[in-house]
Parts: sequence; C-alpha cells; structure tokens
Amino acid sequence: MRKPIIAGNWKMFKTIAEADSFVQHLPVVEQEVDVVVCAPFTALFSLTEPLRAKNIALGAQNVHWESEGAFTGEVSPGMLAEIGVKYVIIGHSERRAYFNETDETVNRKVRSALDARLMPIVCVGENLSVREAGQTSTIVNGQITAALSELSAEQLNQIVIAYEPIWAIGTGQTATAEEANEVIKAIRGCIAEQFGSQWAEQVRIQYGGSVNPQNIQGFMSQSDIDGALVGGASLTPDSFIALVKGAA
Ligand code: G2H
Repeated sequence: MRKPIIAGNWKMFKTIAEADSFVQHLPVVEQEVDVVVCAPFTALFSLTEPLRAKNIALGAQNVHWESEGAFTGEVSPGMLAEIGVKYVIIGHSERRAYFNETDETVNRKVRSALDARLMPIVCVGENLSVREAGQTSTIVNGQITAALSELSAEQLNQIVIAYEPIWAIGTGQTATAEEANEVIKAIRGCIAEQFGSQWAEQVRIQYGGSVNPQNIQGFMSQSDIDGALVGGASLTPDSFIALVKGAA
C-alpha cells in the first residue's frame, strides 16, 4: 500500500515573512498523507521548525550534484540536509527548459541527493508536440530510465516520481485523470522492467500540472496515482489544506 504524498511547489514565490504566515494558517497534518512544502532557498531555514510542528516535511526545489566546490550560486545536498530539508524537486520542466538541465544532470543530482539522505522528487513529462505525435510514453520512459540510472532497487523507496505533462503546467489545462493514470502505469512498467515489479509497485508516483482542490480527488481515485505536485494551488493555505484533504 503506497502512502499518498502531496507536495506544494512554491516556485519563486514567497518571502520569509509570507512563508511563515502561510504555515501559521495550517493545521497539524494527519498521518495518512505525507505533506511537503518545497519553498525557495531563502525561506527554507526559517520554515524548518514551524513545519515540523505541523507534521509537514520541508522540501527544496533544486540542488547541485557536488558536495562542495567552486560552483558559484549553487547549493549542495549536504547543505540542504543540514537545515532539515527532507525532499528536493529534481528535473522540473522549468529547470530543464530555462536552466539547461538534462537527463544526465538530473541523474547526477538524484544520486548525490540520495547520498545525502534527501528524497528526490524526480520530474518527468512530455511537451505538446510529443503528446500529439503519440510519443508520450517513449519520451517519458526515456527520462525515467536516465534519471534512475545506476540506482539500486532499494533506493527506489527513497524516491518520488512526478509525472508533469509540460502542456498542463500552469495553463489550467490538465490531462484527464485517466490519461495521467495511463502514462503513470507505463512509468511503473518501465521501472518494473529495470528493477522488478515488486520494487516498481512500491514507488510513489505523483501527477502534476494545474492540480487544484476541485480536481484532486479525480486524480487520487486512479489506480496508479499516489499524490500530486502542485504549483499555483499550493500558494494559499485554504487551497493547500483542501488539496491535502482531497488526497486523504
Ligand atoms: C507544475 C506544477 C507544480 P501548477 O509545474 O510542479 O505547477 O500546479 O501551477 O501547474
């Protein structure tokens, strides 16, 4: 039985004061859903204790693959772990599109995050032309194979996958729950081929892309969707609370 997981991806929103105010408005989260807030780097440290008190895990939105070095502007996995970060989003489509992240850098980040005992939320997804050409699973499964390269089967328990069709991100357009479930099933099949089905069955796979309190239950009712990675609708406490309730 896979435990549902809702992660808010705040992207480049919220000052420290805004982040603190958000958390003050949240109730203590029940045990049946894992809840994560992925905040900007600047707000992470101040959120560690307030989120812990609400039974919510702290997440970052990016990480470098080296443990230290002359990499101006970058933050290492150990630095995140030191301040209480538990999850880190890796390979979000915005990072792939605007910051030149590739399948190779995604894999390096995944492996070094795991070494630091962070849990990667690994993002994959196709653009509209791939979808229209009927190539979704080919492309997405290629991203999965690359991202999980050189991992052991045991490490799959420390990973969350987020399937986010690029054409559905921030557009208000979502894949239907059935469409998303089909792709996510194919991702699970791809993981089963590489690691065995007993391991693939344990991996939690989220859907992401314009998820909101109105549509969350439709996604959660599908056989293979274990939660959501949510951008816009995670930015207000009421909406975020409704998403968590919808996933329970
Ligand atoms: C996809 C998602 C969060 P939104 O980027 O990862 O954002 O829910 O705003 O589409």
